[in-house]
Amino acid sequence: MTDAAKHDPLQPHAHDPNPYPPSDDPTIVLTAPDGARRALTVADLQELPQTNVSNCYIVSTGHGVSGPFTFRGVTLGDLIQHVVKDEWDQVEVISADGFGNRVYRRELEDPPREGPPILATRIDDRPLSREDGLVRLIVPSERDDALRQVKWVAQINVRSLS
Ligand SMILES: Nc1nc2c(c(=O)[nH]1)N[C@H]1C(S)=C(S)[C@@H](COP(=O)(O)O)O[C@H]1N2
Ligand SMILES: [Mo]
Repeated sequence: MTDAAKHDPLQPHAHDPNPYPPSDDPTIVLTAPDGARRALTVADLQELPQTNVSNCYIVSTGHGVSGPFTFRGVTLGDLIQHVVKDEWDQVEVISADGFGNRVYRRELEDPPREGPPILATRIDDRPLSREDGLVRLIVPSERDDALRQVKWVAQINVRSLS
C-alpha cells in the first residue's frame, strides 16, 4: 500500500459508528469526472435496474451482528453506466456526516462471488429507514466490521485519474 492510500480517509479505518442520522435532507449529489453535478433522489435510484444481494450481514460496532439480509438497490456500476459518459477510475461514496468509502472500477467490473457493490434502498421486504441509512452502500465482500457500509449517502464523486 502506498503512503497516500494509507492516509486516505476514504479507506476503511477504525471508527466509532455514528448511530444518528446527520440530517433529514436525503439529497444525493453525483459529480461526474468533468465536474458536472446532478441531484439524485431515492426514487431516481429505484427507477434504475435493481439488484438483490443476499446473505449480507451488518457486523456493527454499535448494534452487534445482525442478518443475514437481502439488500436491494442499483449497483454502483449500473448507476455510473447510466449517468456518466466520461472515462472514470474510481468513485467516492460519502455520507452527510463525512464518513465515506472509495470504490475502484475493477471492484464494479469484476465483482467478487459475494456480489457487486450496491446503493441499497431496501432491506428484505421493506425500505431502509432513515436510521438504517436510507441509502446505504453495501459492499458484499466486506464481512468484518461494516466499515464499507456507508449510511446516509449524500455525495457520489466519480473520478478519473488521467
Ligand atoms: N454515515 C455513516 N455510515 C457508517 C458509519 C458512520 O459513522 N457514518 N459507521 C460505520 C460503522 S463503523 C458501522 S459498525 C456501521 C453501523 O451500522 P448500524 O448503525 O446499522 O449498526 O455503520 C457504518 N456506516
Ligand atoms: Mo464498525
